Amino acid sequence: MSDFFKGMEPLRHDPEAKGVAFRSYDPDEVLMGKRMEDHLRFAVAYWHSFAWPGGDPFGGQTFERPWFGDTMEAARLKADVAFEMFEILGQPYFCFHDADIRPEGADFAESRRNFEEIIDLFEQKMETSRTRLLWGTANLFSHRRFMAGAATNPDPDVFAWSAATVKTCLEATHRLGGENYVLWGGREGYETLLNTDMGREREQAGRFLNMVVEHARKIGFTGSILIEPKPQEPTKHQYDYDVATIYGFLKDFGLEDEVKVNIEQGHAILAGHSFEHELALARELGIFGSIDMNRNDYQSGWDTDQFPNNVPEVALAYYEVLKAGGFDTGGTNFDARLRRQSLNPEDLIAAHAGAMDVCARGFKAAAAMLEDGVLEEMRHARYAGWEAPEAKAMLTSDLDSIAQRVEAEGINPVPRSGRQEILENIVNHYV
Ligand code: XLS
Ligand code: NI
Ligand code: NI
Repeated sequence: MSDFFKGMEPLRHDPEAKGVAFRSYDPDEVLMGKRMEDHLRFAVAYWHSFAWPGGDPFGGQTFERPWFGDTMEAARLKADVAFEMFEILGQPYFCFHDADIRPEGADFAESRRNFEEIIDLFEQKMETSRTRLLWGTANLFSHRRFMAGAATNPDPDVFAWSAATVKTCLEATHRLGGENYVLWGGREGYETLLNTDMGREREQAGRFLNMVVEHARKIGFTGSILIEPKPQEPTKHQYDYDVATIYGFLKDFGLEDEVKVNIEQGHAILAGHSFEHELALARELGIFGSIDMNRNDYQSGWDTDQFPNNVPEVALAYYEVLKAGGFDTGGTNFDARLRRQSLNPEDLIAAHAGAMDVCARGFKAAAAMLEDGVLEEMRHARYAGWEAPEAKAMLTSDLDSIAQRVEAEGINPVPRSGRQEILENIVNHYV
């Protein structure tokens, strides 16, 4: 036992509580026939909670954690504290990158041994903890070797290093019973066309992803393989810009039935979309997987990874998730960090507790909206004209016959209200 969270008891549901507590999140409350915990499937992100030093573009470390440092001893202490936090929060899942959990070694083999030693430790801890692994992933973006990309690097040695790293991380994820494996291509993009062969880089990325899928099948990993879209930052032009771009990429490389997406709210915003748009599109394309429920600051314009604290936004997101049938292997990962002034251990607990509560409130509103069916009825009514046989027939017809019908029947469209204000009023009634 470390003494990092000393005196903090596991959080419980208490509707009257103030501050650090679950007022709305009650894991056992049943909504739409399922426990809230099983709907929301919360996960803690190891990197932001335990590895992030508190830097911003203008200054470095603000946090002083007893486990900061490049030794295995520090890595083990970090793991102890992480599982102590999981105990306090009671969230069912966590997620990690290789680089979050182990010190970098002198060469690949040493890094892998360090990593696997911590995976052994996780495995031991997971025997007694109720926390499971939502997803594992490889950090192919922080170290300088990845500055020109991982799978899309002009240097084949970086491609090789990346392939070996993903193999190691995928196998570790499988060993821990992870339900998904995520690939976020932080450096898979380019800064300038003056030095970039875009066609070649796309081919490399396509082959790389195919190898990941092949290896997952080979080792018997039955979880989902997910790509996480993001439009820019770190690289200026990212090959995995948004859901639509990824779908095109998957189609191109024959992977649309093998790979899904992990959609992050903040990334959707950076791409100029709403979170709901990205979720709904992924659902319609059949590639919806999981979510990172963290948004950006609406003024500062970069990936600030804030914990969710806006119930109406969250409600609209879960509405789309529920319309997709809810999560299958996916879940709600908080890829979110504290503000750099939030130094206290208690801040870490408060941030997660508050976020879980906001999600619970949003989720309840979403479930009620869907169960009452008002929004769906109104949407349905808007498209009701398409139920008519002549309307349906048009979609298998041709321009000649449609044009003839327009004149023969004197078709003359009458504009109708989109009723947006009424719909927004209805949503506000629920949230
Ligand atoms: C960065 C991404 C990253 C992924 C995992 O912006 O959100 O944290 O979720 O590599
Ligand atoms: Ni992000
Ligand atoms: Ni993310």
